[in-house]
Amino acid sequence: MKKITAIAHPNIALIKYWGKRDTALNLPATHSLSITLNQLETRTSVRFTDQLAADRVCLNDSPASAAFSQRVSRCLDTFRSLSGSSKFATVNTVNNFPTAAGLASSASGFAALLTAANASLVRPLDKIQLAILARQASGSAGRSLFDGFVIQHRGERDDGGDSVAEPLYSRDHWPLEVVIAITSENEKKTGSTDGMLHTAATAPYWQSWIDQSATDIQAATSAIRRRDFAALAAVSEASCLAMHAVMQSARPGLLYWNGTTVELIHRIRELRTSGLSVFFTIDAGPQLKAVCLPGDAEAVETDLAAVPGVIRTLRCQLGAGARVVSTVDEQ
Ligand code: 2P0
Repeated sequence: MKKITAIAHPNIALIKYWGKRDTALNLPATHSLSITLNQLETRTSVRFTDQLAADRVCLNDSPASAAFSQRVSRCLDTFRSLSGSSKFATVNTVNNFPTAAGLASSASGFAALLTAANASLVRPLDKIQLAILARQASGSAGRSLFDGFVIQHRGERDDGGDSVAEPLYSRDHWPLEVVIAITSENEKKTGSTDGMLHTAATAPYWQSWIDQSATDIQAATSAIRRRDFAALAAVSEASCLAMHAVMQSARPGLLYWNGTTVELIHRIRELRTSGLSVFFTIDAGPQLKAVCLPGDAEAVETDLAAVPGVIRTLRCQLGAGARVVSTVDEQ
């Protein structure tokens, strides 16, 4: 029996994914574009064994919830069918950052799980096949398979075969840094999947959000290619605020921010006016991520850490894609 351990990092979308064009296959309604981070990580080990009657899943050293365990088992079912084996697995997954609090723990979690499970196959899947499985597990997870700047294609095909993540540029192309201001460590009340379905079903601005996203992805790709920070800042903040606006226009509206999140938005804009190269992005949670040019990250971190309501800050560079870090033979 082999215990295979993989590490994956969260990614942060600059152009946001919010909505599905097919719920059963988990096909995104929008393209998205992300940066993979270092520092924050999910470490997941998978060990298939004939001594279990069901998968045994632990999250952060405690038995996982039934809902999370089911999502993990669905991923493992694919590998059982590929390998023609019916063995269940012990899965241990640990995050070194808050889980389900808007820090993309499902992206790094499923990228690590799939990378470890894939390494158990005699003939492992290639990255495109793995990216399809990752997207099925969680729409943002395929992006964490790769390093640097990554696009998750919406795709056009009904079967989702072209709805895959693709690396655009490695982290060496433009070594941006990210300061994360943590304003709450609580799990969010509405998960992303439920939030997306509710928004699509009730928000009057839904179609505008989808249409604008297609334009934004092109502007962001061009800005990254040219390393044009001001252009990337403008389109990234616009995509973030448009996503939150469409959520807030749902009925009832979804509000993932707290008061500190709003104060931080104002502060980032003041810092930019004062000459620092920084912009914000916010996901389905109250944390603010400040993307900076490397020379300005320290000043941004010191400033944000002093904003009332900020519990702590984290500083990340761009990071590597998901990878296996150990394979141990166990009895
Ligand atoms: C993103 N989010 O692009 C956006 C911004 C949250 C806000 O991707 O339903 O947890 O499992 O496909 O992967 C969160 O999406 O959702 C997400 P599912 P997932 O990063």
